[in-house]
Amino acid sequence: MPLSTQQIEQFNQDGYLILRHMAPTEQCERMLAVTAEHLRKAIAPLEYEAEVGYEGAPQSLDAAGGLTVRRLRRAYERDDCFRDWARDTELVTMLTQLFGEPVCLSLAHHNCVMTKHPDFGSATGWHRDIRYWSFTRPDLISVWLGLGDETADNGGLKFLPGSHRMHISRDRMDDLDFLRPEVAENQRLFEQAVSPELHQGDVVLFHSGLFHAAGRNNSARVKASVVFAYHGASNPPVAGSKSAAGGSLLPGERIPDNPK
Ligand SMILES: O=C(O)CCC(=O)C(=O)O
Repeated sequence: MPLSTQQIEQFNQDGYLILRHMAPTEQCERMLAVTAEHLRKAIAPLEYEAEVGYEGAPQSLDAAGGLTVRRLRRAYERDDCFRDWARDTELVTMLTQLFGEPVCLSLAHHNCVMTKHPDFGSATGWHRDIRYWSFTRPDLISVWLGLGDETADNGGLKFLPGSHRMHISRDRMDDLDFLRPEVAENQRLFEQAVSPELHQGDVVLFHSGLFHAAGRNNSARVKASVVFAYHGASNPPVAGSKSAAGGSLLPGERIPDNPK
């Protein structure tokens, strides 16, 4: 089913849209099984909590919990189950509606399974995904698929609705472009935060300019979410940037076997 006019308006207004039961159980279970196997075998490329260095993360790879994985990078290259999801016809149709043009999948950004572990999984401050991305226009869409339940208690996402349309002055952000929690104006904004619960197969589409954050995982189970980023065909990455180096694909396209 394509998006309704109301859903498109909601996305444009709030900067995010939740699509319930979009990925069937079997598909999610397959992605969970591959995720568990790749975690168990520590299949590279991985990002460790210790490398991110956020509050609550282990101090180093040698510290207790130092090998806690935050992301299985390059999900698209890992297994057909992730490729099939990234190119899902219904998903691509919806993204095409939101962009109003053909869509491309960025291999440079997200393209991962986010894993948030109990104990050593760290919280993420309020940020916009676009902060480190370089595209002609700052209009990308992140697609977040919950492979299990996501709540405020296990580190689920929180959003500031409409914040993709707000101008936020530099002095309200720290050196890493997180909203500074001690700034009164930011505190008033945080009062508007929403933390939608997700269940297995639910998807959130969110604009790359939308402020979002996530807490720690206080549950006993690892939370896993598959995340890809898309841009419109008329909005290529800036030449020479990391965004360009990582490459993009039309969702119908496959990575060549022997890329030059
Ligand atoms: O799961 C989290 O802590 C949030 C991750 C996130 O928002 C990001 O990596 O952009």
